[in-house]
Amino acid sequence: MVAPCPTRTKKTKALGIPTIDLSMERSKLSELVVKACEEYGFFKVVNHSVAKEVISRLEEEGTEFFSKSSSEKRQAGPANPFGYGCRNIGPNGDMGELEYLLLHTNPICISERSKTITNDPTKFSGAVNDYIEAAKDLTCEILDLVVEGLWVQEKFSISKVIKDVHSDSLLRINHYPPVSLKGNWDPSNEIQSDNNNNNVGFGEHSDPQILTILRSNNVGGLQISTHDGLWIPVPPDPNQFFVMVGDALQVMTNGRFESVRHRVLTNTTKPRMSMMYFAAPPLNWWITPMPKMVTPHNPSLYKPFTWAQYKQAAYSLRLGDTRLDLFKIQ
Ligand code: GA4
Repeated sequence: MVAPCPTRTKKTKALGIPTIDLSMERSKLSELVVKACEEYGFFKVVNHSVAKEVISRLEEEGTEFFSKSSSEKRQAGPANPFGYGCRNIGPNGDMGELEYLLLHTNPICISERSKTITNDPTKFSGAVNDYIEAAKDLTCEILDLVVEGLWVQEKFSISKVIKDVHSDSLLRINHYPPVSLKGNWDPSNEIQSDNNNNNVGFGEHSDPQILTILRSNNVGGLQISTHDGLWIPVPPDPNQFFVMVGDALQVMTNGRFESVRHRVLTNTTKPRMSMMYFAAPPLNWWITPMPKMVTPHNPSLYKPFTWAQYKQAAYSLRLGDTRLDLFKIQ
């Protein structure tokens, strides 16, 4: 069923998720990246340079971790904010049909947390760090294309904040168990379902960060909301990555891009596993529209705020809230 998404103001021209071939000629490429960010806030990238082995090593670590007993997994948690989470999402009562590992990308944090996750922390942290580096490079490549395509020439500064040693970027590995197992999983809790008997794996929301790089196994469930408020399913593609515009990039482009609202509905007998790299600036970094995105005809839509202030607001609200409204200039 197609459900309206009431927060949208723009129009999406055509249905169909944009696919961007990163081996294409650069000026055309930057144009297509900007178009996809404007029309969907979401696209798939192919011909990226992330090695298959980097992806499969992290996938293996995830599979091994989630196959452990609940008590073993809980040794890595609870996920407030980092560690192992099961069904609870964030601090304000949101729930989903999933379990997950949420990690800060700082190598010291990874190394410490790995000791609580596995008996071979060196192998685990090696796989995680290599994946993070690859996802970070891909993010910077895309952000460079964004600034080229927007003609704002601030390439250096956006990539710099992601590469900053104090960047607040995160890595999340989500595991959605198969439907058949859910009954045994936690019988005391009610499972949320939509009208088509799909279970809400992860409820509707936008990501607060600048950009999200998502990769999943071959099991579907991810849906994105178009600007017209239609939910469209995203066919899984384990060898490629999906890119999502986050709230911070919406502000940096002064609303020219909108963060994509998305959700995961599950109804299969196979487990879905996804890995998300959330690219964020350091906590003390000011989130403001890039100077060239503000003109007398197009004044700033947002009050300036730091990433720490925005995170605090996000964690004080529910998952599906449109938290940017708090920072809008009326
Ligand atoms: C959504 C994007 C990322 O998964 C996340 C999530 C975070 C969490 O799970 O702890 C939040 C959610 C996310 C947005 C609002 C707050 C914070 C749960 C929640 C209710 C790790 C993030 O950065 O923001």
